[in-house]
Amino acid sequence: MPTTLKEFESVWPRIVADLEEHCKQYKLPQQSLDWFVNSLNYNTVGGKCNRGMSVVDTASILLNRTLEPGTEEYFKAALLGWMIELLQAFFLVSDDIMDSSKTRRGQPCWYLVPKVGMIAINDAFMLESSIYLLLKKHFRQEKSYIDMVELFHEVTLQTELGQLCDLLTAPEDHVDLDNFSLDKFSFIVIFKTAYYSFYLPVALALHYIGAATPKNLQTCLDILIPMGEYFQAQDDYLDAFADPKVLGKIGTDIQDNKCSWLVNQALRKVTPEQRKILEENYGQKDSEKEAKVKALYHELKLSEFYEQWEEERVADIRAKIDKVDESEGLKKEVFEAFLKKIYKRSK
Ligand code: GPP
Ligand code: MG
Ligand code: MG
Ligand code: MG
Repeated sequence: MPTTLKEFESVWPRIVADLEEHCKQYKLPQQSLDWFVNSLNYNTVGGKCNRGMSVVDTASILLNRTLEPGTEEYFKAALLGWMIELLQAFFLVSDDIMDSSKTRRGQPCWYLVPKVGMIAINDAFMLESSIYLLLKKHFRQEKSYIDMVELFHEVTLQTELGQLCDLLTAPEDHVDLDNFSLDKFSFIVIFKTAYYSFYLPVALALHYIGAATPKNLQTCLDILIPMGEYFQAQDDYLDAFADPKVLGKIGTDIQDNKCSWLVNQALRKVTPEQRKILEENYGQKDSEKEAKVKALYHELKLSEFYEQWEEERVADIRAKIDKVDESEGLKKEVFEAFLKKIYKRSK
């Protein structure tokens, strides 16, 4: 049985206590300590925690027994999961500033909370630092310690490279549809999303149980990178087509001039007249223009096309999963469980 959000969240107070204790050694003034704890809670808790919980679920599947909440074994797997959630919190606090987003997980973005503003940048750095503090405190004795540290560092750089490409293909003051392409889309989403959201949880679980052989890690990349690419295409699709109340965030991709899955597919389907509509309305901070782009997406039946595309991608991924070599302790079920969590998601 997969772990539940309630079980996973039950570990969180101990993590906050660890971080608080560390800061108390420095005799950090109470106001700053309270601020840090508030930022940790606001930015890390309240999401679906799919990434974090996948570390626990993957470890359970690979060990062939359920990790029991309340045990040290559960705590450590969940702790690794929470480190991914901290990494994600660091990314999202920063990303929302860069994307001028308004809401996240149904609440105002952290930088828009009264009195926070650009302190959010420092808070983002502190969310990242928390990862290495926790890794050192709980995993320093383990053989895989340095591999895990290096994994977090590498995945962070990969995500930042993806974010860089995302931002550079979406300049605020210059709309050039020729700048977009499906190849660029692939690079952006593999780097900004797939490594940290899909490869990292499974790779960490492999390190945790001592099965991170080069072959197993390569198999993870072969399956989880395409799965992450599919996941970010969903994110782009939902940005324009989902109900913000369900999604917990208001889409900004059209106004932000993003090299999104939708605009790339639209560009493949438009007539010269329709392309003109895109040229005149895409990438501008104007909700009427945004509505015109969305109307064009509907006219092009991108929603139906997306559903068909989703089936094809999922069939491809399933075929890859079918071929997984389980001889070094990896299991197909790890990937099936992960895919099940995102297939046809609506938020
Ligand atoms: C999400 O893209 C991208 C990230 C979370 C990576 C951010 C990386 C940094 C180095 C800051 P998105 O902007 O489409 O996400 P959302 O739709 O959730 O805002
Ligand atoms: Mg964003
Ligand atoms: Mg972004
Ligand atoms: Mg998005």
